[in-house]
Amino acid sequence: IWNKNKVEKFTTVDAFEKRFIDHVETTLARSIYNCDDLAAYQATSNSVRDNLTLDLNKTQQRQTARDPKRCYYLSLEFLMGRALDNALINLNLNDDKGEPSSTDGRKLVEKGVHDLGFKLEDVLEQEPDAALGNGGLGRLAACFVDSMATGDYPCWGYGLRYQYGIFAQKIINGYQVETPDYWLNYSNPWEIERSEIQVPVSFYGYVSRSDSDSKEDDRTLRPSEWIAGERVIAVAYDMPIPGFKSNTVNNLRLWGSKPTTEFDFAKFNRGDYQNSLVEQQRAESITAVLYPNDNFEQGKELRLKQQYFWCSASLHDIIRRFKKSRRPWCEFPDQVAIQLNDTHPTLSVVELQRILVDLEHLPWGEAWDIVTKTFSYTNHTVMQEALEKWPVSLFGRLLPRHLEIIYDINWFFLQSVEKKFPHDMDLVSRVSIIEEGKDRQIRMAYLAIIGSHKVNGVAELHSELIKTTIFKDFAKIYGNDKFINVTNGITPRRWLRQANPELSSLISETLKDKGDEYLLDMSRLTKLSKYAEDKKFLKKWDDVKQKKKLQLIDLVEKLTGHKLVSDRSKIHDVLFDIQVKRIHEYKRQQMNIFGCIWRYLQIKKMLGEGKTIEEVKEIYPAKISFFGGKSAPGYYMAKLIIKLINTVADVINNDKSLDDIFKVVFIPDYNVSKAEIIIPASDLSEHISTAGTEASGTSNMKFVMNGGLLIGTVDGANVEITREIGEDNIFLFGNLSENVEELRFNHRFRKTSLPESLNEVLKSCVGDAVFGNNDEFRPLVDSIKYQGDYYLVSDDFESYLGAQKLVDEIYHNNRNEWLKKSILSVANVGFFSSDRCIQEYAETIWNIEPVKV
Ligand code: 26Q
Repeated sequence: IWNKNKVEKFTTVDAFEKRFIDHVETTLARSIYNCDDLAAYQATSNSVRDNLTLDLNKTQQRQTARDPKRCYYLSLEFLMGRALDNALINLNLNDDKGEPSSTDGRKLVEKGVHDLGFKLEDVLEQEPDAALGNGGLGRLAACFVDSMATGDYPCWGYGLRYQYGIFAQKIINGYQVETPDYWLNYSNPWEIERSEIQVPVSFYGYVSRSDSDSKEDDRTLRPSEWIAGERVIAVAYDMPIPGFKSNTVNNLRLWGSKPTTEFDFAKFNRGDYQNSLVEQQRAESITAVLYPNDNFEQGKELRLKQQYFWCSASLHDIIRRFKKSRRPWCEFPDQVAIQLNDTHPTLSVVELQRILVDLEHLPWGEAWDIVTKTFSYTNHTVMQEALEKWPVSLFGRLLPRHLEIIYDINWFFLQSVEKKFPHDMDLVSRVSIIEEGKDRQIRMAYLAIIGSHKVNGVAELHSELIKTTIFKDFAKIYGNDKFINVTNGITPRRWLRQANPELSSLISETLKDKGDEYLLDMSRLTKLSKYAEDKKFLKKWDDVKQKKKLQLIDLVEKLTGHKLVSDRSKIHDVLFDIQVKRIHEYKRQQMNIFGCIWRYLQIKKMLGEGKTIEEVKEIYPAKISFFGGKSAPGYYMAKLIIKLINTVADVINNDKSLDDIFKVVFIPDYNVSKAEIIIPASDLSEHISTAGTEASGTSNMKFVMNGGLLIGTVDGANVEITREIGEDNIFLFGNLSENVEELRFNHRFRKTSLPESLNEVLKSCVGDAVFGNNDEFRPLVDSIKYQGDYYLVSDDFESYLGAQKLVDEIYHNNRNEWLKKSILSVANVGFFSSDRCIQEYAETIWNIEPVKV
């Protein structure tokens, strides 16, 4: 009976339409006459999800049967964006036996939705972003799960199901205002609630040891019992992750918190029914919100609670799966690889050691051997303020047994260091997991390094820097094999095919690649090089860009209500210069806006001297500078930068004398779905961090993949991008990371003076000057003039202006040259596919192999 009545995937338009109507009438309990775009989105999503679910089940069955080594990617952030369009692109219409079907799943659904009276475009627009991340690190995790499924790797993601994603940004009066992102408002068709998968997680309490006469440093040889003070339940919510042109559908498991059904009877008996329930309800707050800091750590207890809740539930789940195959514990690292996305999941190292020693009664040394073979750690920053530390006092109260275990890990580690370097007691104290001082702190990065067999940076320069600066001592202790580089990547499915269908079709048409195989094998793109001087092709390439620029104009006009361009037919002459990313002093949006101010002041000067607009345009051709990005809510300087951008935009955009040759725009609420519109529209994008501060950057790769040129510093992945696409095709400027220390030193001792250009700009931002705004921006000016200019804006400013001048010249005087650079960039962007990146992780760190379904 089961076999005869098997649920089938839809593989035809008819079958899709049937499924759709089914969902409208049953799942949504609505009549087909009362079906709006939102209901159509939900019905479409449920129908597509049914297909994914069937493949998910098949994938998991297959993996259970084969029982290969699996990788678990632990990340507190998965910045997924929208799911439907991506699912359509990856839709796999194979029947049970068939070879990859030639039917385009997206076209099929588009037709079905159209037959039913809807426009796919409008339906897609209904979906809220799954914005469970801050920026680069979270979006990287999302690209990774896509590539894991595409490469048929047996991998799961583990994260938290925040009820509120990153806040939505409103711009009011030029200031950022945060509003809550309650993304689950209209139920989420992409999650499968596994109400039967419930894992209890404990907090607080104390440690009990049976034999009280054991010697102090001997205690770890015996298990201890943790008597917890609070218990909550982790419930699993699964998101199916489809691969492209693959039958694999992997799983992203997000944990939600809820109260236990245990009840505090003591309180109840005291007649405190209300309060005992209220306390129970607090359990739900653990996964209520994502912390909105990016590259800045904040030692909040609830954040630590989130981390332990997630680590504990995930490990429990991983171990339950391991135990099914009844292997001995020593085989655990042959079956399980766990990747730590930054230090946020480092508690899982301690938790696994605790489980093995306290609950499974393994000897300490055997347990630790298993632990270190299982874990590996990715570092995403060298900036001190972003390195995670927890006060020992706070930590010990929440997780008393874990604190003991950390002390013991540290003790054994320091012993081994002392043995290896007997005459270097300084080294021993420098590498201690515990930072001494009046407030003793646990250094999570050190713990992550000690608990892992591999540590990787995310771009070559960054991987070198961690070995020679923040983790220098560890590189010495562990030698050369432990610290490696895996340069980041992005998924070409979302960032080329989905964001830029126009460019994608031009590419597949040009490469005669009907099946879009280049999206899997990006080395095929190199064939585009031979068209780099083909006039007909240049025209087509340029037409795509102009179309994407108009789409961005539509978006901005919709969002801000202001008309941005009066003559759309002239868009070809307007250079789109874009910087979209989290607002941070180290990313130097302030330098970009100072550059805009400089441009404005120069234009005004020329006009003042009686030059005509046409004459001005010879030097400063038409351009729009776009900014976008969120500031952490408590980051004063970043918020001030947003206000400055909006103030400058206000003045410039309302200055009639400029005759539209220059505009500045702040796009509110930058997120993944907006990025998909913004990135394809860029002629030029800015990646201008102080050298040595941006670990990799990944939007740089997205812009290049869409034919945008970069202006940037020699930082992060810009270095490898330059190597891949050629130095003629990128506008590099500024000081190198090896000089940063000296430059900062010089500032401290007032040995540098500001360049005249910057001085002029800064003058216009204070007092009652044109951008002065009652001296509001004084702190931004002072940080450069009097507070050491930590981010070296003054040292790079002239060089930046020089690079911008070159940009203007080439874009306006030699458009074919520009287009050639654009084409050659795309032709050589293949290295930055996250498919390559995941293959490197799989081969060099995880030691796992694909399992075809
Ligand atoms: C830590 C403690 C408490 C609260 C928040 C945090 C926290 C949250 C997010 C710390 C850091 C982050 C995010 C970091 C991040 O996005 N880093 C970026 O990672 C990208 C992917 O590797 C790189 O491309 C970027 O260069 C890097 O800045």
